[in-house]
Amino acid sequence: MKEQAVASLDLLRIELPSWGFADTGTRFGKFLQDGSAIDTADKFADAGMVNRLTACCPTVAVHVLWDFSESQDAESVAAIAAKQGVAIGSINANLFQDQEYKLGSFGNPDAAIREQALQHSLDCIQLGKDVGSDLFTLWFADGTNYPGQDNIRARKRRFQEGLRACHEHLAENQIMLLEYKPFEPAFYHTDIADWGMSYLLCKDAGPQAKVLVDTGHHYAAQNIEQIVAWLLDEQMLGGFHFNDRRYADDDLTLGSIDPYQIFRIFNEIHTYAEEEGGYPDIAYMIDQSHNLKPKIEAMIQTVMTAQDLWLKAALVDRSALKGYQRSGAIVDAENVLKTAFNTNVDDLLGQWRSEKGVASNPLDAYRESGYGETIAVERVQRRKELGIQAGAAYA
Ligand code: RM4
Ligand code: MN
Ligand code: MN
Repeated sequence: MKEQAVASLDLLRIELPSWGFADTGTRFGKFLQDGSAIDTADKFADAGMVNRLTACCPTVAVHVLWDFSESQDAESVAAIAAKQGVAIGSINANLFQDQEYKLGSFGNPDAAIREQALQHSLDCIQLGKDVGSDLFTLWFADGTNYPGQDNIRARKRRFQEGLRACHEHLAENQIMLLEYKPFEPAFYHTDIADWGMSYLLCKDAGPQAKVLVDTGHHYAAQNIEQIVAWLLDEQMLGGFHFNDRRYADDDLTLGSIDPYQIFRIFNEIHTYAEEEGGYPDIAYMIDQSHNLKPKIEAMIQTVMTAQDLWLKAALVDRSALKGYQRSGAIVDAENVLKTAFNTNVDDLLGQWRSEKGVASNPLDAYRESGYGETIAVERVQRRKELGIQAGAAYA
């Protein structure tokens, strides 16, 4: 059982977000870091470093408007990534930043703006084809702020139309991932507010559309593992955006607030694998941006936490659990989970890491490498040369 659990770590390939290495912040302000990435090449360099230290982060998610400029062709961006030993992973559309999207993108009452949003999405799909990425990710800020602002049902139909059009343009190997979020930036109604809405829209769009579960996009009391179990059973779980939250969409480090929740989610995946005879095809992606923590360290911490909780969940004694479930031995059943959760898996993780040729503690290895200090000096200097004066104000 232990060997099998350790081997399952091979399947946990974690995609790093390009935006997690740049200076980002809250809507009130940014706190700048000397070593933060200035451009896309820096983001790939930092992601490449994390991958070299952890041996499980071979791809980087990109955000189209932030990582690609019109003058730069897609292939050259992919080449920069390849130089760092990583590949471009999910292509994230940006349908929330431009002034036109004040009243929404796919849900906008104006057909011309819906067309613009669709065109951007089709460009992202094409970009995916050009760089060999098979994941196209959609998150919509769409919604309304006041009752009566727009027709909710009409907006749903506009979404159906736009998503169907996207689906038609997917290559055979491309998967379209549809995120949901209960609120923010829309404060009265959000067009895709929960997993059920995402599920319905995916079903309507076509077989290559799947639900993306961002762990931070739920109300506080939501049972996320139940959503995961249902989506798995319906073959509709496309991927995760890993992060943690205390209040809303906080983008905190995975497992920093409630590691048991992540363990229970992973437990559903391992249970599925055992019962169905194989692991589902799921994209595991980090969606965090750290305003206060050093970015690369936070990313390594996240990856280590994910592996720790994944392995613990793999160690759940499922045959004992099944027996207890059958006989209604609730205390014993619960304790099977708790025992696994409380197991120290450091040695097993070390064993897996040494097989992959990386240090048993990637965070220590990072600190010893001096990488953080080197990039801080180099990037401060480069910012000066480029005349970049970072603005940190909210207004
Ligand atoms: C959202 C969501 C998306 C991300 C945007 C910028 O809250 O999590 O995945 O692309 O933020
Ligand atoms: Mn997300
Ligand atoms: Mn989010």
